[in-house]
This record gives sequence, structure tokens and C-alpha cells, in this order.
Amino acid sequence: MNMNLSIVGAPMDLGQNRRGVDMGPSAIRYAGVVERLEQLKYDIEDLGDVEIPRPDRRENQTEHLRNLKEVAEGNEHLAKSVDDAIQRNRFPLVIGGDHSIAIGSLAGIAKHYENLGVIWYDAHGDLNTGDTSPSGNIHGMPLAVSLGIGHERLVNIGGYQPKIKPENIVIIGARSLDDGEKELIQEKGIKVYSMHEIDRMGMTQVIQESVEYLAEKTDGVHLSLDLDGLDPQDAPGVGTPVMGGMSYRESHLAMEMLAEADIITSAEFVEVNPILDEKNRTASVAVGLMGSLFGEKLK
Ligand code: 4U7
Ligand code: MN
Ligand code: MN
Ligand code: MN
Repeated sequence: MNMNLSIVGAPMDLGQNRRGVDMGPSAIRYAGVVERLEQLKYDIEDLGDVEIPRPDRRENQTEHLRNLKEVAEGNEHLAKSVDDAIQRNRFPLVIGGDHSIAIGSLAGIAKHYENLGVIWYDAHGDLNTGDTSPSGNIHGMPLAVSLGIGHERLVNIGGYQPKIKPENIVIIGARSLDDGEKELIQEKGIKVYSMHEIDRMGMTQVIQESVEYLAEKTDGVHLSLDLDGLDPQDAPGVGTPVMGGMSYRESHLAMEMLAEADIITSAEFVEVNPILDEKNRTASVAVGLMGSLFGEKLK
């Protein structure tokens, strides 16, 4: 494990329409992320927050891709910051912010790998495009965008595309997929462990298989963890909660097993919304999961 971590905040709320998720980075810092990881002997550099533009309400907004211009620009800033951290041989840990920031994270990360793997820990597939999205919210599109599918302004962020290949993706925890997303999963052969598989096989086998699947063909793995992957009882402070999710304990087990396997080379924790939360619980859960991902149990 790279012992040098760079924390990058991405206070983005323009990829969806509930206020408050832009305060996610503050809530996660307040929950003690730096102290928690310093205890594990990491060298932590907190780069602060990247600049997210404010939308001009007088401008025409396309309803299929809400705040397209500002989401794209904020993600360009994030991509630069992440890219720079990796160039300095540091592990980028991005804290959000809504999940549209995965577009910028992956744009900054993927250029450093031939075959970047991605673990998408989420209730949703985030595989929509402007055409298939029921909401027009870009936080439901970042995985498609990273595959090179979607609006050209988004897919070209970082100046290249695609960022990732469908066979290098594992989605874990899916339980709310739109029709267009299901079609894309079929067409591209994307590996999905939905709640059904997690219940049948158990998280242990799901992670074992995911690690084996990715380890043999990738040269790095990005963990994109959407807190709504967890059950809303354990992580209430999220904008798009879906019942029947992964528990706190299953999620810790997953992070501990990823730490043991030592395959994760970058990570992001997204969708923490302190306004919808109960006493900063969801941010605390996020920090606890980071503790496990970065090896608390191993030290
Ligand atoms: B998140 C949704 F329709 N699929 O596209 C959409 F259900 O980053 C939800 O995973 C997207 O939180 C959720 O709007 C995006 C909807
Ligand atoms: Mn700019
Ligand atoms: Mn989600
Ligand atoms: Mn998501």
C-alpha cells in the first residue's frame, strides 16, 4: 500500500437536485478522516477542495443534463488535482460531493494505467446517458461517461476517452437499475453483484470473486464508494436512498478484505449529505470504512 495519501475534496452538488451534498467534504473532515488515517501511519496531505463553479440561472439548462457546463468544469479541476497527486506518487482519496465527481476522478487516474479496474459500490449503476436518464441528473451517469458513453463534453474530460473498459468493472450492491442501464450492462457484459447475489453468496465470496476477477487483468483498481450502497438505516444522509442495502458490517468486511488483498490504488467516497443526515452519522460511517480500507485490522 502506498503510504502517502492526498485527500481531495470535491464539494459538488450540481449533479443532482438536493441541496447539501456539497457539504459532504466538510462533514467527512469533521468526522476525523485525517486523524483516523494518521493513526495508521499514513503521510496525509489535505489538498483542500477543488473549485466548483456556480451555475448561472439565467442560462438555458438542458433538462437531460442538468448543469452540464458547471459539472464538466468542476470535474476538469478535480481531474487535474488527482492527476497531479498520482504524478507525485501519492494515493488520491477523493471525498464528495455527488457521484458526478467520479468523472473527474477517473479522468485524472485512468491515464496512469493500461487497464484500470473499478469497483463501483452503489445501490445504482450510474450507467445512464442524457437519453436514458429518468432524471437528467449527471450523478446517475459517471460510469457510462467513463466508458466513453454520453455527452461529448463529459466523455472528453481530461482530453482522452474512454477511461475504463467494461470488462474491468465490478458493480457491488445494485438494487435500483433503470431500463437503459440494464441494457448497457447486458450489451457490455459488465459484472454486477446485486443485492440478490450478495444475499445468496455472502459478501465474503462476492469480494473474493471480485478481487480474483480484477487482479488478473488490471494494473490498478479504483474504489468508487457511494454511501447509498449501504442500507439507509446505516447511512441515512444520502440523496437517493434505496431500501435493502448492504449493512454496516458487510461493508466493513468488504473494506477489510480489499485491504488484505492490497489491490486498491485510488478511492472516492461520495454522496454524503449532512443536511439529510442524523448527527453526522453517514460521514462517520464513511470515515470508519476508510479506516478499514486503509488497514486498521492489519495493523
Ligand atoms: B447515484 C437514477 F433514476 N438512476 O439516473 C437517475 F433512479 O450517484 C438515480 O448512484 C441515480 O446516487 C443515482 O437519476 C445516482 C434514478
Ligand atoms: Mn476553470
Ligand atoms: Mn447511488
Ligand atoms: Mn452513485
